[in-house]
Amino acid sequence: MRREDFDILKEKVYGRELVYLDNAATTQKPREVIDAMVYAYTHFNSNIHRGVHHLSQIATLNHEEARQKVAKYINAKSADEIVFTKGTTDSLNMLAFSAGELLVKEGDEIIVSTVEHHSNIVPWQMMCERKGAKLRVIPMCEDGSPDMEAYVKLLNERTKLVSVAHVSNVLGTVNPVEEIVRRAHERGVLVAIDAAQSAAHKKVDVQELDCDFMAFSAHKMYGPTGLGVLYGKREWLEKLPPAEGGGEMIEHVSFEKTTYNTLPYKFEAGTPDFIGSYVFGKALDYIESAGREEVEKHERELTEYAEQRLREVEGVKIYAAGMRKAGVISFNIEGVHPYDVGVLLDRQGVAVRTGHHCAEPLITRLGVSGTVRVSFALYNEKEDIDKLIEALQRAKQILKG
Ligand code: C6P
Repeated sequence: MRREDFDILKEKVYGRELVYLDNAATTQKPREVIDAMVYAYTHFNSNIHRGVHHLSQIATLNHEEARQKVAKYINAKSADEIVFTKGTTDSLNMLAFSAGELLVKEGDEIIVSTVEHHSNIVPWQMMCERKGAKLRVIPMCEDGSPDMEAYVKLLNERTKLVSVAHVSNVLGTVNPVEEIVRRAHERGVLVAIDAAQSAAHKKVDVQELDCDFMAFSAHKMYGPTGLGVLYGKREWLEKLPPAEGGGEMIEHVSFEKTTYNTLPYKFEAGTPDFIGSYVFGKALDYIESAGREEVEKHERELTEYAEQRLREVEGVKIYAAGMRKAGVISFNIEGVHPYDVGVLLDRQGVAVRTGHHCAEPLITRLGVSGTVRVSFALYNEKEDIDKLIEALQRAKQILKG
């Protein structure tokens, strides 16, 4: 699917054709997205919201048009609910700080799940430490799904917020976020969704999910690095205090008192990445033009095919095997360190990620030191998986003699 739009896929690695299966870490960028960055710097680079001059006005319009595109992409009610950040990590840190200031007091509780990325654990832990609150964890069932009975029991009058991944970056499993939100809302508890691994691969509709907050990164969505989004329902963004102070987020400043700007600018202190937002808008256009349902279907077929082919390799253990997944599979070869597998695959041109994938508690829960992870994007083909399996067989031969 549209492989020809990605020049980097023609690169050779150690003289071999590149097979790029590390899309959960970051996706490659199509030519029109790369061209958009050159276009922006060539034609309208100028700081936004400040200048009366022509270029500044164009830059401002483009930035705000990108915000509209993001709102449409996740079906937010309004573009005011879209805050541009530096990425998922930044979004979650901002949220943890602001929500902590507004909602959390000593003895309160925040819930996360076992499969979380460190970005959806550590900011909450830091906030809990500051506030004397407690982090509670939804246990994981053997199949990689959250233990929903245990989750419901964890919700209580001290719970202030639940923050969970839509899709696990290690297992690829799709968490039942609709039910997680519904159960939390029954108790008046807010829910944030870490959509870093779902936003480019699945339908994400914030109104349908009814989540209160959502975070994701542009670079995992065929867009630029250093840009992300924090979505929040208007009623909550209005109540939350800003996490950072500076230019642009203010209405009036005096040494006695500062008043804050309207949404979403209250949360965007300093010069935003207006080039990045424009380029991200082009990346979203690109995904839309590929067809979001088609992309999801294509990646589902790839995932099923990859699990089926991996099962043919003797000694391979797939984690959360057979579960509903969104383009990510973790596995190990019996008796072999995942790092060794990764290095030998790389030597054959196959790029995968190995290790704890910034989700150490989950890796500990799996009882391993790490996994080998393959992850797909819209440009991957079954042929990539065939090459992976071939390279894996060869790696096994080398390692096991
Ligand atoms: N996961 C991976 O290889 P940033 O780094 O801010 O763009 O995204 C952080 C993040 C948050 N949540 C989830 C579920 C993620 O997968 C990630 C990033 C990459 O799995 C890099 S560690």
